[in-house]
Amino acid sequence: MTAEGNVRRLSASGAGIGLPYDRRAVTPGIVHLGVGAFQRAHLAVYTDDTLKMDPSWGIVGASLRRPDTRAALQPQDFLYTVAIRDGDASQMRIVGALLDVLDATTQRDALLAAMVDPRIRIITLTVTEKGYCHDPATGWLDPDHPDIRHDLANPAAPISVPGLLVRALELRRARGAAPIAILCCDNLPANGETTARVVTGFAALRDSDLARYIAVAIAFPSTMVDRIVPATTDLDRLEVSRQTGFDDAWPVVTEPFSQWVIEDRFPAGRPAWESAGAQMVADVRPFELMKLRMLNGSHSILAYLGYLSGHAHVAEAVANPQLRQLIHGFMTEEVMPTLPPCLGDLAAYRDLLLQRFGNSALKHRTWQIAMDGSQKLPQRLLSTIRARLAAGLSAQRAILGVAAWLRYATGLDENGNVIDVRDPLAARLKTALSASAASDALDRVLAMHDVFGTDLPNHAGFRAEIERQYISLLQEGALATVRRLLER
Ligand code: CS2
Repeated sequence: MTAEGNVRRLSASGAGIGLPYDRRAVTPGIVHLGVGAFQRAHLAVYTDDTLKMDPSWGIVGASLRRPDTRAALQPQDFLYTVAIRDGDASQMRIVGALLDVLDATTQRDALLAAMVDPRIRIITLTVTEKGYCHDPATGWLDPDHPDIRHDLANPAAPISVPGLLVRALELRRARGAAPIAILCCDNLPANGETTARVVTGFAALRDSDLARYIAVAIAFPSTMVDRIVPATTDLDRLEVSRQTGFDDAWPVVTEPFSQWVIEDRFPAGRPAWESAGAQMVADVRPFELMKLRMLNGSHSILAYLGYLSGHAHVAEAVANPQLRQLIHGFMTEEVMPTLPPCLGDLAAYRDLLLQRFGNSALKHRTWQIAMDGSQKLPQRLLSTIRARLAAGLSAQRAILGVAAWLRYATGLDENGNVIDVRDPLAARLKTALSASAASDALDRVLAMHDVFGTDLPNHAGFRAEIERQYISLLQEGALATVRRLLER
């Protein structure tokens, strides 16, 4: 560590980087779509840990919508710092697994060339839920999505994730390149199958032979990924440079915990991720259900109720005794009974989650998690609600989470201030919710079958409960509604 005032830009030629391998020997083996904070603190770190054993698994990243990732990382040779924080403790490491970041908005052909490179054996994805251009209620490709329409009309110049993947696979097949794995690392249910469905679905709209080739030759393993990685702030940048002595334009800040469960199906091989702590399994589904329903479900409830009750960060929201009790009850009473017994000690998993949410060193904004609710809630909350209702059980806390999302999506907070609602369906939601009577607003919003399916809107118990919660949120506010539910 150098003294303050002696800060130099992170660079591959600089001393003191401390990589345990010779970076000049690292060659690309993976293309990653969606280089963001999460991927750089998660799968790039696991991969970095394997490069000493086999340097042929370097990562070529691409950002699909943001030129700023490449702009920040290129001057520092795509090196960056991972700051691991827990309360007052912090630890830093520099990651060298990322060899390049392409900006797909201006370098699409270079990106396609990278995806077609015979050295590439895996394409990994963190493009967020909405990147799959699918209908979140059914998991099928939405053929009317504007990006899909664009790519059907311009198959050689794709902008969507399914379009890019299908084009790359088409070119690979034409060149006789070996079949690869496409590894989805987003928080989607059955994420491998869902990715396979949208990719082959898109290919089928173009060419049925190509769709068959993809279905037969390409592997789409499922994964469960977990690490809390809030967006990096300017204060993080300052603190990292103070602590490492390097100026880093885009470090990532995360927690000590990290988990990666991977279905082991890689036709052209893979890095020895298990040596870095990943769990290679035959069936990811139980892990994925646990994580989506327990962690992400709780996160979304805390995000909406926390935001509405004036908490900017998760750690503050979960420190509120009522919200904490609600989340504890949500996991214990509502989610845990829906999960398969093979998962073991779920109470310990729950307690660890509450502890992780309480990590005050992570400035994880409730607003950040609140984004894209229409894409997230089906797997985070609606799936728990369905499982409970099918068993004839109540799901009040999960339903309150959904009602809080709708309350948030009205776009005005409890003091009448505007909420910056980010969601691909924000405009439709807002229009539906603008009906003057709450009951009409709910009729209109529940008619969004791409989110709610057709079963929940027709379930009388669900309909009555969500209306009760939604009206209470509007009339009495978030904390009073939570208090009332806890007293029931
Ligand atoms: C969060 C997730 O932003 C969100 O919606 O719930 O990003 C969460 O932090 C990760 O899934 C944790 O693994």
